[in-house]
Amino acid sequence: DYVPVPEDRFSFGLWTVGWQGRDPFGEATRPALDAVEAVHRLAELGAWGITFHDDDLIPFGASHQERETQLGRFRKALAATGLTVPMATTNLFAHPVFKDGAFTANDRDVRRYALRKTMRNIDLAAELGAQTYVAWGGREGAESGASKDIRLALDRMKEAFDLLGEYVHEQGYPLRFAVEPKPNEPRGDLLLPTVGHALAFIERLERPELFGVNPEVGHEQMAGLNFPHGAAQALWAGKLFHIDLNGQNGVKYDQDLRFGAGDLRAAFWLVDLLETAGYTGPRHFDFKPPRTEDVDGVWQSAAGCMRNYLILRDRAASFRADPDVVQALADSRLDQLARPTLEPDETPAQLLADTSAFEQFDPDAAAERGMAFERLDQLAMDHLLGVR
Ligand code: GLT
Ligand code: MN
Ligand code: MN
Ligand code: MN
Repeated sequence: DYVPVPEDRFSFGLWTVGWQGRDPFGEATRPALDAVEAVHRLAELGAWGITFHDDDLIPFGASHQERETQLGRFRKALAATGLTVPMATTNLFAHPVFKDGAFTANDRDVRRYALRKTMRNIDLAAELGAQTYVAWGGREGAESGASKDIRLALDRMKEAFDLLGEYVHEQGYPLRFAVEPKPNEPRGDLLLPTVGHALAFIERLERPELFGVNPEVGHEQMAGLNFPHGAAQALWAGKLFHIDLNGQNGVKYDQDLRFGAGDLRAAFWLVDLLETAGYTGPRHFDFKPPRTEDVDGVWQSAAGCMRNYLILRDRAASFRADPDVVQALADSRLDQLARPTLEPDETPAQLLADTSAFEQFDPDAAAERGMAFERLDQLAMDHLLGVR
């Protein structure tokens, strides 16, 4: 039971299982992981896809020959295992040249270099059959007030995304962009800090249809927000192009725990949402196996992400199928929420003429009705905890 298969569409970043455990306070605790080994191990575990930053796959500054050799080995491993590349992204944060950001760096030559680095990897992403190109801001942000004019920085960010949108359109690549919000870390404050900021920004672009979001569980929770609500709004807007699943314990540094760790109830409602709302995109894990783990622990942690998703999928399905839950949902009047507030084509004048809506409406009587939410939520808890 709870054994992942490719149909589950589980994918992992090469940088996740490949994280060596280097953090701001300590050196690596694990050896480097070869991309070919990662492909084989993930396929054995039942994953469907692998994703990467340009520099995860081909070391920064590699020669043309080194690049071709590495790509050849990677393609061979993909062909041998059937693993796909659903998404790729650009590392615009590790090299010191990006210390003040990439698309919004104050230095114009750095911005032009960042665009070229991104276009180069977009070509590779398209060639490997990716459908999504993730854009996490990385170091787009600031530590102090006057150092960054935020309105100008957003002009530059828009310029970059408009150029990249134009590029994939011109090339005829079947790629869409997914902007990944994060409130802070590595900069003191980052641009496009939450799903809401990103959704609003996207509507200002020249080709908004090419842009959606890639929300990460922990990033919204770092801002104290309700992740399933953010994901639901992205779905509602038709903008949930991709998702980064992981775990986080509240408002803290970016913990990147395995999926299911951290806020378990949020994880349950998230899986319930994805599985019932028709989300067909990848279930992508962006986690970091804690640096306490050896190589075995890394694969335990990766397997745990998928296992927890499958357990929660099972628990959410049992919740939805329970006749007591169906009754409790009706008692809480979810069916009424689904009904439009106005009659078809009802006008303001008609609403004003409806005396039952106001003159005869008894607010005190309506206020006496209980919503029965506690019973409904306890049923969810029982299913989540496996006692129902
Ligand atoms: C980095 C970041 C993640 C992003 C990755 C994509 S890189 O690990 O912390 O949240 O999704 O750039
Ligand atoms: Mn994170
Ligand atoms: Mn992420
Ligand atoms: Mn991360």
